[in-house]
Amino acid sequence: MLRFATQAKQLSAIPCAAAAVSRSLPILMAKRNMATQVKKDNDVVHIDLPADSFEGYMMDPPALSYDTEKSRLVKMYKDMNTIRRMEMSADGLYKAKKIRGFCHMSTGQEAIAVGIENAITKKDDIITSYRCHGFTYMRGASVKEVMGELMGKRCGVSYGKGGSMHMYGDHFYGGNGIVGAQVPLGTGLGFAHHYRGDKDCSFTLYGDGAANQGQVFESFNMAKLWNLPVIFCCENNKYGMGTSTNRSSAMTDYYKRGQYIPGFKVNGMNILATYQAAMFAKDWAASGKGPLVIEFETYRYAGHSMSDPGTSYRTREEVQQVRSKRDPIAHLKDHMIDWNIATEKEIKGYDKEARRYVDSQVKEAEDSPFPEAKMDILFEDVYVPGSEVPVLRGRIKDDSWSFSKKGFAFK
Ligand SMILES: Cc1ncc(C[n+]2csc(CCOP(=O)(O)OP(=O)(O)O)c2C)c(N)n1
Ligand SMILES: [Mg+2]
Repeated sequence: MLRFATQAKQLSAIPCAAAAVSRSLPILMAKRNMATQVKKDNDVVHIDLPADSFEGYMMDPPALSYDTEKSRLVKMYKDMNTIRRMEMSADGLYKAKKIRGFCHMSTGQEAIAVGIENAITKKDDIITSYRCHGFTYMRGASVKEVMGELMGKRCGVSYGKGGSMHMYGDHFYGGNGIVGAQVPLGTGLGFAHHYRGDKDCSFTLYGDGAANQGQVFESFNMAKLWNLPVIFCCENNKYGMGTSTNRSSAMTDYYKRGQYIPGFKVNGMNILATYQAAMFAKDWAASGKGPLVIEFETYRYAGHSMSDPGTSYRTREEVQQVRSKRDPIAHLKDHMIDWNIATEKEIKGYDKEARRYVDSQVKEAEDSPFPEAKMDILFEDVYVPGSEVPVLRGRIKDDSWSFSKKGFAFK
């Protein structure tokens, strides 16, 4: 956690990443006061979302109109672009065998991580599945820390010991490899806010595949019973691992799956809609209305993981169609040009800047060392420093580790 505080300072020279660290609270407060600011402020843009952006279940969905800062849209564009570039670099490094093991890309789904982060504060929690690189960046990690982690480097956000699926940060609880397992954990995070009586909440993300798990429904039950501030967010990217939603789910309206919990569906390919959805959800939780289920309808361009070409259970044409017609980055770009927020040339500049930033961060990560092959490094970060048990029991007595001795306890 200390790492994130220092990182905020180190990153202040890098516009996008510095913003990722320090973005939330002041911006959010500005938004809350916006009703008085809007009319006289040239830096504000009025958004009218298409009528089909939301669909409610047992509730009225968010308003289709709102105002926001033009600078926010520029920042959202830069962040989505940075995440896309980062994932593309990871793809190349994986193929070059510099990244090993599991690796799940979020290309196509960028508007969800960026939309949510812009609507919440750093005191709200996020927990998600293994498809977590974009969330890690948006919660405040640098590209170097994400890429370093993917390559198993000491500079990685989990010190090179977690890899693609296990990245964490301040109020960011991963990166979870077991499908659905993060949902009860996210509910527990909501319980903590409820118990402390604060106004913060937990955004708990899971996939369409995970949505059928028993533990998701157990979590729904507890969250409703105790009126917990948990925003259950189903990222419906149309496929699980080689299986389409129609083959895996008896009912694919994931926003209705909370049964007794209100919900709504949002166009997850439109950042203007995901942002409004997350703002609405944050207010919902803060005003004590309890849990909410949001289905983000989205699409993943890459295969399920790097070992899946992603074309045996869907057609290339389908992927191409979504890429060319519904891409979240291209969509925001078009709006920014239409609304005179940025010119085509300026946007090209942002793209170049993102590429340069990602390339230089990747290079730094590549040039960084692996963790030293030392036992005390292996056992580091099992516990928060200062809260270690005296002896961590091993499989056999000889494996037991003493944190105070920094060595095996019984050898
Ligand atoms: C409990 C469990 N079962 C199976 C797996 C293997 N597995 C990994 S991802 C996945 C598909 C999940 O799909 P979805 O929830 O839609 O998420 P997406 O990958 O589309 O983001 C499966 C079956 C696992 N990791 N954990
Ligand atoms: Mg899925």
